[in-house]
Parts: sequence; C-alpha cells; structure tokens
Amino acid sequence: MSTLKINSDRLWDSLMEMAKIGGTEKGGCKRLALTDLDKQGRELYIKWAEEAGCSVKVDAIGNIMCTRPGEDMSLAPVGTGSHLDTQPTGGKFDGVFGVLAGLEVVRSLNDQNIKTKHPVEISVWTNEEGSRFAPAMMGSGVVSGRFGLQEILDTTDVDGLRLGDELERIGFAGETPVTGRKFHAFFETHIEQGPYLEAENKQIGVVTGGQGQRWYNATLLGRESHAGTTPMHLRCDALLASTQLIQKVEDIAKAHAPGCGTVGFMQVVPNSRNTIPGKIEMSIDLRHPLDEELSAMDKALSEAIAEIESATGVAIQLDPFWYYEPIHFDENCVNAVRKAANDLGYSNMDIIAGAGHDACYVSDFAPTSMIFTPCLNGISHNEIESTTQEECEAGCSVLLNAIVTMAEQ
Ligand code: HGY
Ligand code: MN
Ligand code: MN
Ligand code: MN
Repeated sequence: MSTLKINSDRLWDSLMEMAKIGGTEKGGCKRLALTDLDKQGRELYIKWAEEAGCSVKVDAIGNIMCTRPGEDMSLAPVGTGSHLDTQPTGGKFDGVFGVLAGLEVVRSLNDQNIKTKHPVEISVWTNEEGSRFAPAMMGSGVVSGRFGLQEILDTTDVDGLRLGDELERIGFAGETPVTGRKFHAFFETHIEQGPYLEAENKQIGVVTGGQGQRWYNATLLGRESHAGTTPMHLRCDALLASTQLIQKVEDIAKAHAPGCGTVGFMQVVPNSRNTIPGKIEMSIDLRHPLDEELSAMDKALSEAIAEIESATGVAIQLDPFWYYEPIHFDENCVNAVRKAANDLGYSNMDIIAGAGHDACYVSDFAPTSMIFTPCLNGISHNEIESTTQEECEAGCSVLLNAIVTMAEQ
C-alpha cells in the first residue's frame, strides 16, 4: 500500500504562477496554442522541470518530454502529463493541472529520495484544445499515428498562419522524432470539466474511458442581396438556414441522450448589417459514449441537412474532418487509480470523460487511465473555471501513488 504525500502548497503556488501567463481580467487564462504566451508558459515549465532534475526534449510537433531518470533507463517510462494551451476564454486548470501535477510528482519523489525502477516522464502535448488550429489533441495524435506530421504542420488558423511556421517562430520545432514513443503506463490528471463528481460528492474520478466525437465544418451558400429591397419570399438567407441547422444539432443530441451537440464557431459573410448573408462557415461537434449512437447522430445530421436545403434553397456542404471512436482505458491502470484513491482514503467513482484528452490518443499505444477531480459547478472552457487546493492535492496524491505503483511493476 503506497500513501506517499505531495507538497500541496508548492503545487498550488505553481498553478497560480503559471496562471499569470495569459491571465485575463475575469481570472481565466488565454494561452492559445503556439502563441507567444504559449511559448512563455512552455519556457517556464521547462525551467521548473530542469530545476527538478529532469532532462528535457522537444519533438517535431512541439511536444515537450521531461524525464526523471529511473534505476533502469532501458525500461519504458511511466508517463503523465497533459497540455498548457488554453481556450480563448479558458481557465487556470484545464490541462495545466495535469502538467503541474506531473511536476509535483517529480518534486515529491526528489524530496523523499525515492528511486523508481522505471523512469518517470512528463509530457506537455501540443495544441490539445484544437481552438486556434483544428482538430484537437494534435501533439498526442501525431505521436499515436492518428494524424500525419506533415498534414498537421500544414494546418492553418483563421488568419492563414501555418502551424509549422508558428512552431518554428516560437522555437519549439524540436529534433526528437514523433515516432517510437513508449510508456510502461500513462496517467493524465485533469479537472472533470463536468458536474458529476461534485453532484455525487466524490473527490476522485476513476476514468474508465472517453466518449467518441465527430467534428464537422459546414458551409451554407445562399445569396447576398439588399436588406431593404429584397422581398421576404425572394430571399436565400444563409444565416436563417444556419439557425435551423443549429436547432437540428440540439434536437439530435437530445434525441440521443446522453450525447452532446454543439455549434461553437461561425463566420457570417459578408457580415454587414444591411446585406442578407450569402455564406456561413460553422462548426459542428457531436459526441457520445457509444459508437453506434454517434453513427446514428451522424446519419440524422445528414438527413436534417437535406430537409433544410429543400426548405430554404440554401446549399449546405458538410465536411466531416475529425472522428474518433469511444475510448476504453486499460484495466490495470484504471485499477491502479482506484487503488491509490482507496489507499489514500479519497471517495471516488468510475466516470467516462466527456471531454477529449491527450490520454485518449496515448491509449492507442500505451496502457492508460486518467484521474479526475471536481471543478466548481462543473464549469470549464470558461474564465470562472475553479477548483480548490484540497481537490488538486487529492488528484496529485493519487497520481503520485499510481505512478509509484506502476513504476515498480
Ligand atoms: O474538446 C475537448 O473536449 C477538449 O477540451 N479539447
Ligand atoms: Mn484539457
Ligand atoms: Mn479543454
Ligand atoms: Mn481536453
């Protein structure tokens, strides 16, 4: 039974220090992937990791690997980590908690002079959020082989800036190959970003898997014309058609509970108050814990689009550009998380991740699980995202003990 402790004040101080980089007035964080603020956060993290005795490497997609040596360096490391990039109106904890919990594990192992058989390696994965450059989870996706390196380097943001150029610009186009990464086991610590742990009054979520998701771009083509001279019955209004599509996304998700459907991004062309919109670019994000349900939602979406086209005369082009099936984590790793939570006396429950996480892609090539902690009112991807030092301490303590257990096996 392992009940090692972490230094909770040090973890909290590191979280608050990192939160100053890209800190917003409302108390959140805006550190979009591969911006100067992301660079600053990465550099601070590397400084702390080197001070904690880690060797640091950067791979060709900008993933950072911080390795604490083990007694047998020929063994695959026990891994942990998450991401430093945030949403535009992100919080202080999404992703950051996971990378700083990993650092606190290394610092605590150092304090207690604990030598692990396997090395311990913290990963800071590039562009987990998929907000500036889509899709999400790019760094872990390239390493797991879900995405090709070149296709990801060639993605562009809304301003046409190329990811590969941004990586060079901030100095994180690394030498280490993206292929061949191995982990003996991998654990990601993360706030739940949903309401269930708080509702059930549990301190730890033992994450057994993650729901699947499908991302689409939809382009709606109507006809620009004058707001004052075009009679209502002669219009071909792309924005009006998009309202019907948004409603259908909502209806489809509710018809396939507990699925989720979201339209979060929209560009209106020409976006002029006295011209009827001729073109809409919008995102659609569908998610479900069951793959057959996710497929049924996908089918319902195509049927809804055909109905809207014939009712409005607006042409709708749907581009499904990202999909992954529901993920099931490794039983041994899930048990290690549950055992650590029980040994430490933390109340816990099994849970499926509603959000996408790098651990979902790491599970393609390594035994993986996640550790969730509650966040206030389940709110995330919002500057008011909040959790407590005690909740972070619980999650990080479970991580430390799960890692030590696996690092000795
Ligand atoms: O979209 C997600 O679930 C994650 O926050 N990237
Ligand atoms: Mn995250
Ligand atoms: Mn997120
Ligand atoms: Mn995520």
